[in-house]
Amino acid sequence: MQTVPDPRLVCPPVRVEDDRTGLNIETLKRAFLDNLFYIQGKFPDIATQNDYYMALAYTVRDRLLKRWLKTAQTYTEQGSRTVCYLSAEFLLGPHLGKNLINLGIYDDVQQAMEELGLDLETLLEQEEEPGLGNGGLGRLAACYLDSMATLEIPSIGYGIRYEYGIFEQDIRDGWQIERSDKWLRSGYPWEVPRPEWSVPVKIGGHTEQYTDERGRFRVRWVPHHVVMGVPHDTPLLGYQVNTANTLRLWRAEAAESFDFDAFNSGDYVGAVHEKMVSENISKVLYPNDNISQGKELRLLQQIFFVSCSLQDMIRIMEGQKIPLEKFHEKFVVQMNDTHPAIAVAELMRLLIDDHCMTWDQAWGITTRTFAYTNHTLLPEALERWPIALFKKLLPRHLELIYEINQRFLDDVRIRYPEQPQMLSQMSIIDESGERYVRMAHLACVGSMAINGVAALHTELLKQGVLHDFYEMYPKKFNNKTNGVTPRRFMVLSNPRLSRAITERIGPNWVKHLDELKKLESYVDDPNFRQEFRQIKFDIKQELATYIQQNYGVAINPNSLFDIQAKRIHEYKRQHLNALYIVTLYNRIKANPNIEITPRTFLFGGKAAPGYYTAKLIIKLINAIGDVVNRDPDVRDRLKVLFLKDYSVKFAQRIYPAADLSEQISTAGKEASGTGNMKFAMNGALTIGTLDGANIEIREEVGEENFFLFGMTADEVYARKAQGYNPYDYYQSNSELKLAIDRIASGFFSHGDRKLFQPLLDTLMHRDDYMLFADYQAYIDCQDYVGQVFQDVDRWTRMTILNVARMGKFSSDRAIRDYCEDFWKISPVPIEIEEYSPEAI
Ligand code: B1H
Repeated sequence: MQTVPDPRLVCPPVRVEDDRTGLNIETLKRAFLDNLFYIQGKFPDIATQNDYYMALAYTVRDRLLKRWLKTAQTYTEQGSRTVCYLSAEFLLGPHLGKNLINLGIYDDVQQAMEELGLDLETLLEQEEEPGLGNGGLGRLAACYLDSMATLEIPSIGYGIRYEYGIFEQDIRDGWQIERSDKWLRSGYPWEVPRPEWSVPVKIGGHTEQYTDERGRFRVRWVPHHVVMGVPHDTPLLGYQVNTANTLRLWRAEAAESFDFDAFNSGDYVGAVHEKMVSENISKVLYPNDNISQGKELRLLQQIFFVSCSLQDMIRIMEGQKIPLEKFHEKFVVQMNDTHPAIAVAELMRLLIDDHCMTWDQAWGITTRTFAYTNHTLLPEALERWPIALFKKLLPRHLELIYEINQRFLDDVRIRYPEQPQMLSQMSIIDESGERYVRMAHLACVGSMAINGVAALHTELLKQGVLHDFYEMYPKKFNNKTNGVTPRRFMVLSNPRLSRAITERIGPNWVKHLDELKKLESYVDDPNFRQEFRQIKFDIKQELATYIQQNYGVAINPNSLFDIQAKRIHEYKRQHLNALYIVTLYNRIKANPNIEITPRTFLFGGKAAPGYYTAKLIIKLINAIGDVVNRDPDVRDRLKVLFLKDYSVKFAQRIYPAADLSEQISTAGKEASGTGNMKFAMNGALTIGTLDGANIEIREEVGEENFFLFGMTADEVYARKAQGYNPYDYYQSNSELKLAIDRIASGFFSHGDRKLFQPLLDTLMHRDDYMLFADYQAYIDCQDYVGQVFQDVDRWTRMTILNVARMGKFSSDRAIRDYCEDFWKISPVPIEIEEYSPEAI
């Protein structure tokens, strides 16, 4: 008989476990070199910076996997109640730095790399971020996943694995140029494909009625074709916990069986063409923020990821042997705006057609499962789909929506017997002209909870777009003011400030942001104040160096860094900011010796490729910069720069360098804003309107620590109702007139008087976003900001108090609120036994 040899003799102390999970510097170095050799297939002499980045990324990923699998195993064993966050966008930003922070090994890895002659900062720069979102909505989803993991809340993020994310922005001759975002080109080490869990999604075709073997009336959907969804999973580790939740993104693949016919009949190219069409579904992110384009491919993307995700949830329940009747007990499904709202009909379809439930049973489950977050009041962003398109792509869903609507309208009729207009107003089908499916109405009817993203926004929803639904279902409505993760936007992006804070109040603030309050007792501490100022100055100087190197423009780190970084949109009013710059410039030209606070105006943000006015605003900012930055009269007191290709990665450099944060949307238009929070956490003061979360930020930091200007939302509506005439403002305000005339004269456009005319015409004759009505208030407020900035002590005090009072705006607070209010989910801690070599 053969005896089994002692493994320690066969494998001398290789300690595989240790190399894959160990966190000390020696192990990290060894693991790194091992990955460089075995995964990248390189030895140090020929390795590129990207090879080093990849080797380090795999080293970190190994350390995530143990936690990830243990998390999945724990959830499976316990059958934990789980949040499914459905979002068409996840704007994650780079993973490596965040994972180092959350694992608690940032400093050790920095040292390990140093000992190998490498610079961690350079390696972090290598990472190409997955830009799978447009702006605030997608970034919010990413912050929420971070908080859910950190709070040990079982959750799955579900979305689309776009092959091309948000376009790369270049600036040529002052204009935005788009280039496709090939974020996968050098490999993406953070995901694990799971082809074994692929699911089919039906598209098009028709439905048939039949009676099943038990005599029940049933509907069968005979699709035109089927697309496969292949899940790609990314582990998302929480901060200093073992919880690593899953982000599951679906990639579209042609169903193999489908092209056989064409292939067999010799039409090989035709067969491949169909494959291409199927795979188009996850090809590219629609680059619009706050606009719905109503394109067929977009509706396909929505049903694709929603159907895949719901089928996946059913698979998970089957795996855990939980009966489907308990779907709403096992899962709460949060819909990030209406982009996933087709889920209401899709879950009904799955439960009724595929799992034989009755209507009432299925509807009971559906309306206990979903919750809907609204992110915008802008009418152009509210999604509606033409009935004809719906019928062509989703014939079964349309039938179900008709049925949902009929039953819903019966309730409306009973509730408002004397008000027949309520039926057309509230109907899921818009029949006022061409017929449409109103996705927000579907979401409201199918959800147990409906929330806005800031207090004002939720109030405006209740009074405006969703008023009828509020009257009918007041208890469904609630507010959940947005939040952002302090791990990425403080600890990772501003390590020096974070260290200075931790030295004073200990490390707990990172998980309990309210503890920043303790900084208030340091507001008069000369040491802290000095350090706080020095940190800001050093970071500004670094940004100045970067700008000098990349844009060839010298900026003064002592000047006031006045930054507006966000998507370019008329309602966000980057052009109001531009009008102030022109006003300052005009004052200098009229009186070259005028005293002004030196300022550096920085802009960043992308315009939707089809949004002409937004692109013209970018051109205007660049045109102003070209003149102002070179004019000797200005004597370096003003600099204006448009920083290209704003991304999460770049945002992390920008927030810490700001003195002033521009949050100047027309009141009532910005649902919340989240950049406003990130700037303030990094010690910038806000100049802002009473819009979105600005209102709550001001409440928290104190009105004396916030630069407020402009009309309120109510004043905006009242002024519009009176009949607003922007031209009157132009004629009666001499500085405004001068600024507009200067632009119109071709002064900033080499004499071309036509270039900016479309923008100026809109302002003078329509001015939907009321720049002219707010102009004087903005100018006065900006002038006041300039004065306060001169008073260094006062400014420092204000900035420290801003940081100290930002506790409310942690995404941890927001997630706790969701959990307690209607998710009804509590933490599930993940236990990991510590590795000890003797145990093997
Ligand atoms: C927000 C969007 C949005 N609101 C449609 N709505 C899109 C709408 O591709 N589309 O069709 C894409 C995005 N994005 C933003 O959400 C709000 O404007 C911000 O104020 C808010 O802070 C953010 C997160 O709630």
